[in-house]
Amino acid sequence: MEPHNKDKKRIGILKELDTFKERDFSFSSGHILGSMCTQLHPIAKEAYLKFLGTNLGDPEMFPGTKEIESKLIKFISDLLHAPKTSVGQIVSGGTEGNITAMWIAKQLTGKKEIILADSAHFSFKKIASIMDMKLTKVPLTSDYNMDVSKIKDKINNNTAAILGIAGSTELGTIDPIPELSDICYDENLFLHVDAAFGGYVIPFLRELNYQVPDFDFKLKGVSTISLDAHKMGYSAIPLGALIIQDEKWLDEISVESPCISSKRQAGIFGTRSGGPVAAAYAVARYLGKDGYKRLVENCMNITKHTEEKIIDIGLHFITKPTMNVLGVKLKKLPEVVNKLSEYGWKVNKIDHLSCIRIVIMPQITKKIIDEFIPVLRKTCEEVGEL
Ligand code: 0PR
Repeated sequence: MEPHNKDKKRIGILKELDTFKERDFSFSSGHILGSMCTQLHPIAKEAYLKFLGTNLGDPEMFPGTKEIESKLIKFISDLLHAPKTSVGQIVSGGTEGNITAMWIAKQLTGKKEIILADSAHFSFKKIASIMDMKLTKVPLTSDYNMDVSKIKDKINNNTAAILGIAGSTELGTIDPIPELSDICYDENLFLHVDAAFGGYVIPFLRELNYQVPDFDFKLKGVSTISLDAHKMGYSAIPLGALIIQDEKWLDEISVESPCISSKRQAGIFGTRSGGPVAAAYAVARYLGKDGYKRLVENCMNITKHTEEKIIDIGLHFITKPTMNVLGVKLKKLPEVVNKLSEYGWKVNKIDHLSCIRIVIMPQITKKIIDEFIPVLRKTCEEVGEL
């Protein structure tokens, strides 16, 4: 039978979309090695589609979806040992998590300076611009962590918050959060921990006996923690969470909302889909803490394998990997990155460290690494890196 006109139109549009999609790299190919996002857990996609048309901006209209959100927040809060007084806010990712945390800090303190290290994510530049805040830099140690000994000199009457990073964007390093917590507790300062990447990794590294510092609400000086399910939470974009030590602080970022069914709305976004929330919850239910632990264990084993193979090639690392992020030093950085791309492999180029970033996300297998290593070796030989 001839397809109906409407079907023809639909098929035509979908074909057109496919031509765009074909130009993209795909996580399923295993060739995206530099991204902190991931191929979705299969249940994430099913859950996402089921809740695609729901709106958590008007929660009383979608009480079921709202309950999923509460359950996801509970899972994440437990993971981070959040106190009973805490509250969680679902956000679109690490950028919104950081903006929201600094919004709270600014409102609570009436101050405008953020003390942070150079390893902070570039979203803080947006924060400085949007909220007219000042970024006060603390130098890094040779391990690329914040040099805590230099912080006290930077604290002053205008300090709104200190930032600690639990899994830095470029190298996956972890700042000495326990020391930061002590300083913030003693000086009554707001401490935000950016665990966008590390939030779903560090709790399990600790259980797997890796030597990593405490970073969560077990430390009494921690005020807020942000983490992303669309990174190591193995779920769909866009999904992050900000866990806030004291639920009263939510008032600082809430406004009256006369046109929706709830009286007040907190946070930056209004209308937002329940799809990513349902996806992240479904993955959390499916894997549970044990499943995430196995996932992290696997990523770390493959990271170790990758590290050994890269050393065999004769290349070096910026720092010894703390988690599943590797920074490989290169003299011929653009040449290597371009050639790898020609060969169909995508790594991230980090100019100021003269390195490439490789992130061993859940879809990266040992077999993929064993395919990549000869290509990396060949590339390095061809461009004269070795
Ligand atoms: N905080 C940290 C520590 C991050 O690493 C990132 C993103 C953010 C905040 C911001 O998160 P959103 O981008 O979710 O708002 N880190 C990665 C980066 O900038 C994001 C990324 C993901 C980059 C996939 C490339 C890519 O292919 O490198």
